[in-house]
Amino acid sequence: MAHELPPLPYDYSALEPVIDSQTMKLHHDMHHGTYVKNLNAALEKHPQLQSKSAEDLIRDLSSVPEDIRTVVRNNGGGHVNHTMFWKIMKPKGGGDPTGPVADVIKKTFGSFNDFKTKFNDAGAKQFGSGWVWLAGKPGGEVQVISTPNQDNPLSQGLYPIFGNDVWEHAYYLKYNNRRPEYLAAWWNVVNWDEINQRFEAIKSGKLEPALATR
Ligand code: MN3
Repeated sequence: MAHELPPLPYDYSALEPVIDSQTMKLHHDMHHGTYVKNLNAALEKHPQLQSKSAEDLIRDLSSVPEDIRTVVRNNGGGHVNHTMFWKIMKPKGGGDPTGPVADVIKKTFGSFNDFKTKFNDAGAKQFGSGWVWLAGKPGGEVQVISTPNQDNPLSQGLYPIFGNDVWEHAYYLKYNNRRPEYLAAWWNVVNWDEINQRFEAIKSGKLEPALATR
């Protein structure tokens, strides 16, 4: 079965004024849509990989044939990253974190504010395109990391609890070159319920279906 672009779980305008509807439409329909299309096209050359999840493909890139490895890394990663991204945001989101993720943030970083500073800083410093993540391990240990391009923590043995997209396509129409302003505003659309579900899944080692693209 081919990989599919998941529908946005809300309207294009639902995250206004933090993320404008034109950005959401282009980002979801065109950017994410293209990652899915390119991933499917690459897998046509190696049909035995078509039944694998996108997560499994990027978790073990060395097992992907060399002629499509870079395409799978970029576009499989793009598919996994954006599938997460739409879900870990919601209209009227934000506020202080709740539940187990609030506890682990406090335990690891001291306070939510200290965590946000560290996360925003890593996002601002990611040179060029990429992502900033709260990544974790089974057992519940967490850390802030950034990755270039569409690389996902899965490719380095970590799990993506949540991440923010710092590609210019995610913010440039509204924030222009002011990436730190976008990073600061983004916390107002974060969906802590979904993030808690992902964190619990990672902590327990039961990663499906919370983290699955299909
Ligand atoms: Mn993007």
